[in-house]
Amino acid sequence: MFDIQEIRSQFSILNREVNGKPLVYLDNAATSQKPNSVLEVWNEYYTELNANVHRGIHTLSQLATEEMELSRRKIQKFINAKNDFEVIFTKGTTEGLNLISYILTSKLKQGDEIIISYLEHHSNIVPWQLLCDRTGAKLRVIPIDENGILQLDYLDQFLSEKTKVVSVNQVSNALGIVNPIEEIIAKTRANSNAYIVIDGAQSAPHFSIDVQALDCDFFVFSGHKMYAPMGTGILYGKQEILEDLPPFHGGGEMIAVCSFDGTTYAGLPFKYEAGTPNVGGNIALGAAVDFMNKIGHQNIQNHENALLDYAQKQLLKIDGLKVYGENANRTGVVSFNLEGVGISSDVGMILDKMGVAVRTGHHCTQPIMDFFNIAGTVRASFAVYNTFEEIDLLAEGVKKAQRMLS
Ligand code: 7TS
Repeated sequence: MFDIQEIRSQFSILNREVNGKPLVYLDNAATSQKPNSVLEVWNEYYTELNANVHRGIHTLSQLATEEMELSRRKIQKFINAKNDFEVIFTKGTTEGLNLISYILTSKLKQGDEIIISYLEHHSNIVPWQLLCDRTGAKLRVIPIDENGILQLDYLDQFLSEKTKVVSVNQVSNALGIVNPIEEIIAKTRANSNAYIVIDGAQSAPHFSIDVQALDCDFFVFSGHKMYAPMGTGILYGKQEILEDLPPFHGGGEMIAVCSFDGTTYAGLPFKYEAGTPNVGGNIALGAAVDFMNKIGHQNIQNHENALLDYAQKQLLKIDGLKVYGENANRTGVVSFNLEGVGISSDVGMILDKMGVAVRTGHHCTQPIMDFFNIAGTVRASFAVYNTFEEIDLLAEGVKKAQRMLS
């Protein structure tokens, strides 16, 4: 049974008012709210368990280590990784993508190519540009059509023995478009020896993920977009690839032996987890996975898709409203502008006065905005706790903004 009121009751913040109106939180693609169960686990860690991990003989250190490793195994199951040591704790998707692009440096040379897409977040663009600067490799970008859909015939043209990396997101944060990553992975495997990187920042909160079925080499996501605290994230990498590549950060806990004559590295996952991790956050990420599992992936997806359909229908009733990616396969995001209203942030400010939180602007995806020749959009993004009544309030607010601004 999917009981939306029961789910909402687990999020204390949803009871608060903003500007004298009940909060309508529709900025979930930026970060989701956190259920009480996750906050309690986080709080419990600091009140009952706080100690550094993997380095203490004392009881608290051992208990904290056990809890964090239990969380790692929950996440392993969540993405169906073959081994728990293929699951690396990071502080988010940005760190994961920077880590991967850094450790691949020695594998690329002048003339090699990296393929990304027009739909990428800046954090799946800039790290690859930096890698190109370091190695002389070249970036190739899969274009989109006017619906925001990737033009995969370009991928066919781009793929060759020069392709060393293909890195794309599963879901676009700016438009909510679900990309055909299965097809992208199959084409890449068939036509190159490239490393395949999937940015799952906007898919892990909404879909069931199976990294073995996908057969990607890396899969990265952020905990804070899927009901866990900020400063948490996951890098999944295939065992043989992570074993072959060099470390990212050097420091404590990532060595086997350290001496001035030379240092050898610890095995996985510790080789990639130098320094004190975000222990409380990492344990709370396991609680966020429990929260999602309890509701069930199919229930989450069905509810969010119903919200998306309803939102698109209600918003498109408004004269002069354009939804970007209207005809594409999407999840959980409506990105739009009002004709004659130049600045999306004006709409966002009026919505905020009505308690409705959305994001406006370029959403860290300037190439998409350039493609549509706009400065930004208004973006409403949904989570499992959102309701149809909240979408009515959004539509009402947009109509009010249109009256005020035109
Ligand atoms: N990749 C995608 C697809 C994203 O949506 C984001 C964040 C990132 C990478 C970076 O994640 P971080 O957790 O390291 O910041 N996207 C957004 C957004 O849409 N609004 O705020 C952050």
